[in-house]
Amino acid sequence: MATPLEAWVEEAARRTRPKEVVWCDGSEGEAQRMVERLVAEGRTIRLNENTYPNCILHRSDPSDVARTEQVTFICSRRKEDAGPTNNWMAPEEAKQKVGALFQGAMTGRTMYVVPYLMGPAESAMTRVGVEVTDSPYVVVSMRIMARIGKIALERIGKANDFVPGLHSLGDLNPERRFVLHFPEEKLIWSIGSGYGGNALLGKKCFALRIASWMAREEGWMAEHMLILGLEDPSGKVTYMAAAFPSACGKTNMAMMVSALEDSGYRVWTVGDDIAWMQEGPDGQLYAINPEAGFFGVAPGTNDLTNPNVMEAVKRNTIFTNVATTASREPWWEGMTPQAPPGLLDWQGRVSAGAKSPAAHPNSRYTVPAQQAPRISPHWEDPAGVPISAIIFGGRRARVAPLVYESLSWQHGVFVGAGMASETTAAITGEVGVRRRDPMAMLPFCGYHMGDYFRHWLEMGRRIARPPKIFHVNWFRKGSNGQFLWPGFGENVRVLKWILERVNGKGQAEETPIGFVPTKRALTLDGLQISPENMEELLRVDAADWQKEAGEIGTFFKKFGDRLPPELREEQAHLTERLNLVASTKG
Ligand code: GTP
Ligand code: SPV
Ligand code: MN
Repeated sequence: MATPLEAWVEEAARRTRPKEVVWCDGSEGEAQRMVERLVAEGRTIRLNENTYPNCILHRSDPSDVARTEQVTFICSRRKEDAGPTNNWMAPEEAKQKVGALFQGAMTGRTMYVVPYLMGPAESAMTRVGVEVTDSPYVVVSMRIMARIGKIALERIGKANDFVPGLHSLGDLNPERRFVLHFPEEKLIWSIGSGYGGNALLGKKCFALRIASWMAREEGWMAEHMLILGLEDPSGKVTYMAAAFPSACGKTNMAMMVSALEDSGYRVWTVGDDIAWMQEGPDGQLYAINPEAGFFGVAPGTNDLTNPNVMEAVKRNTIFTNVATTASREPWWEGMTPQAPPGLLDWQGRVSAGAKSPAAHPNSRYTVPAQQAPRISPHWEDPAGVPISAIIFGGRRARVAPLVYESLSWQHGVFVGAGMASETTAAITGEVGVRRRDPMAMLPFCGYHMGDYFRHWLEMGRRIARPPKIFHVNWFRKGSNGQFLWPGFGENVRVLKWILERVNGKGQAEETPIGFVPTKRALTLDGLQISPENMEELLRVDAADWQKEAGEIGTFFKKFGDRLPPELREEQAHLTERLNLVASTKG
């Protein structure tokens, strides 16, 4: 008798007709054989063995360099369950239309079966997935990003409890590219892309879209959040989770080298992209990082902005779409002030110099989490870590101050629901366009966003000791178009204030949008920043916020009667508070 897993793999093979089926065990030997195949295929090279041992560079198809939201679908039975922020396709239609593309898609190729864990081996919160794929790049990437092979097979046992994911490169034609989620069946189908979140199905497809659906059913949370521990001078570590949209600073914050190390404030890395959270026995919210590696944005990373990342990626790392130097070392914009001579660009061509970036703006490194120099000793703790603060944030050239604290959980949910950010190269499409991205989950919430807000409110009522909720913005610009805040390691100054607020200290002024640090509340010793810039960073402009509140109200209309009334109320309260300020000033 075939097990449910064997039966599903057979069905996938019947559909895609590979020349062979290989079950992956996750071993080092297997990984090396995969790399040999990749090198033979011609899009992958080994990097300098002396300076970057066991590192490779993969050049993806030039049409396949970022997540593609326009071809990502939630295939729930009822359209209204996908909600207004998701693309929807009826399950039968999806199976027919995209099933036809999968027909014989692996002809002449090998089908790899990759069983994987999302979460530490010993955690009760951990879930199992199985991805079948015809891409050896996906296999070697999954081996870093998740715990694959035997360890996952053992957990599946004979039970039918795994999330199946069928992936094929297909013909890589963007016209025939689809990323489909069947949330009722807990099934993923992805074809036509080999890139990141489109192809590593444990990440966005399972750990966010499918998991968010499960989490609502089961009373937990699956969020697009980093997890870090902030150690204070007494040695106590306080954990925080932060949701920023794609390419808005999660990995950098999670791996930050604190500018306040000398005074005893250190940052410990737990996770850089996804948090699964549930209430613990003590009434606090506990988070695990379901992943085992980091898929980080390369450009902008250097020895000054993030020495931890630079150190981590010196070995056992997969680079994707970066440039290479004459000595076969990776390079990207921002790594060094000047591009080195003899550079090859991300497509392997002689670099065009300043005319176009040598590394793709969404070029990335894939690195095992345990290579992070400041990986937390608790990063694989089966119980997770207790979260004291949730931080929302995004790229806002204007309006949003450096940091503010919400007035309550309910108000914090409103702050998250009304979040906006300027788009980045992580998504195919225009860069720098402001869009509303609630809780940084716009592309990742697997169900109706109105119901998602309701779930957040519900969690706040349920959790006995809920975290405080904050909002940050590292990206406010001055009239000269430059960032006002130095960012990166200096962001710890903001985390320190957040920690103080969590502990009932920290000076703050109540404004219509929430608590903003007073002028003296932030520790700025050793930082060169003008008082005018600090003033602008913390400024809450009533007129700007009136406009913002109006836009949030318009955005909320999308959700119709599925918008929880509490959020409508919060929006009205914000407007009232702003009016009050205007009338007392006027
Ligand atoms: P995803 O992996 O797409 O989810 O991105 P992420 O949120 O982890 O973003 P990441 O930390 O990789 O940063 C993305 C880009 O923003 C990189 O180019 C960074 O150099 C830049 N960046 C990160 N933090 C800061 C900051 O504090 N200030 C400024 N100015 N740039 C930052
Ligand atoms: C994101 O876009 O939020 C990422 C990169 O983390 S990807 O895995 O490609 O989705
Ligand atoms: Mn991400």
